[in-house]
Amino acid sequence: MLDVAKIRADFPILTVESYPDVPLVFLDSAASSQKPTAVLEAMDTYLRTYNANVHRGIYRLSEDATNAYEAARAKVARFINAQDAAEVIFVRNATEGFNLVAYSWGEANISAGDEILLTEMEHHANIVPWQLLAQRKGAVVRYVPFDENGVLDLSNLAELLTERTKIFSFTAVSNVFGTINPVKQLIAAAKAVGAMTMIDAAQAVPHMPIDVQDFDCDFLAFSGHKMCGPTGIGVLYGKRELLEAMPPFMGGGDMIRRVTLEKSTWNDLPWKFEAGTPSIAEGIGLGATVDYLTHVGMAEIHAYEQYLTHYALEALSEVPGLKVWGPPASQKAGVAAFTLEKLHPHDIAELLDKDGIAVRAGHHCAMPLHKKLGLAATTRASFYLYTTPAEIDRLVEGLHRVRQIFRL
Ligand code: 7TS
Repeated sequence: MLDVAKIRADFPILTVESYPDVPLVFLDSAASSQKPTAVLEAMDTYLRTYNANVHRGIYRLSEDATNAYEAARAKVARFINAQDAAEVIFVRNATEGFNLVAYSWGEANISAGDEILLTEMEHHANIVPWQLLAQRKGAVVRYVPFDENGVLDLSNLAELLTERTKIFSFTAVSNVFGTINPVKQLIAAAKAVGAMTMIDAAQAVPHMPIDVQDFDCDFLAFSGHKMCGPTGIGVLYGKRELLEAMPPFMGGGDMIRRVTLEKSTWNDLPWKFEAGTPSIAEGIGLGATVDYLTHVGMAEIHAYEQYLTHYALEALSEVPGLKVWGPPASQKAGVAAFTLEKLHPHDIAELLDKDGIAVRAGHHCAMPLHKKLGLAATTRASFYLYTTPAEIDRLVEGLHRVRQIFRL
């Protein structure tokens, strides 16, 4: 089991001094996680001692910056077991990863009448770029439904996933239900009909070991800021031969080999997809993030979060009138989106905030999911390696107080 007290000491924001009045209970890591000192220091050291642009200078400072930035890419490649660092494209966030593929791969490979398969539990980042592509091309977007437990209903998969399907893009872990989807089974089904696959790993890479070669997915995207890393940096993984064949997404500096007034040629991977000055401090910070998570151990983090999720669902079941949406703890990552009778989720979140408890209320960028449940919004508590059972107890106490205030 993780030594959570030791881990918490790595996160300055979680120290009592930062919130002297009511100790912070941060239960919104699915939106964005907290950052350990090692990450803050890696960024700070770059900015203070070797700040310079990358891939440009002949001078030492720029070489140091380039080396640290490219070392971070190699660390990320190892972390997700990519064959080659060239398969790791640094983007701003998972959202940009989807947009990149929907443009670059999509423009070249999708035609009128083709089908793009998603699921009903996707975050908007894995819906809207495909809808835009479908509109441009006259393609059709279809969705695998989920059942009353928030689990994908695969009974009609053979009708949805056919030789017309050009790409099947789905989340490994739902950001609302917490459902852990059967990624390898779905990839195998897509391959059987010749469809490409893209995995939304925004809620998976931070919480469990992920191996892109074991998945054998074509593309996979995630964000640094949900895995204890900085904002402004994310990753698009793609198989090398696919990325080689794809045209650039954005044009500008760094992504070219040669520019004349008539035409341009492209840089090698991964830089072909990285136009302009990148997020250098953030990239270096992401390298430190990967070191940190690797040191703690992804399998250990996953096991601890499973324990927390069981604990949380048990504890929340003691609040009368509260319903947690999604599957039982055994099929779930550390996310509990709930409703409490007819109370407005924003009212719940506001009252919890008075007790120092930070949860998210809203549709969590998954409006189609909420619409299917007949809900406008839910309140969501989400957990990470620094969450304690005592914090979950505080949430439950807070919810009892909410019930009292509303005289339920
Ligand atoms: N995919 C999933 C499954 C997500 O949960 C999110 C962010 C994204 C993609 C997009 O990530 P971004 O970094 O590009 O914005 N999810 C959430 C959330 O649940 N609450 O706030 C952001």
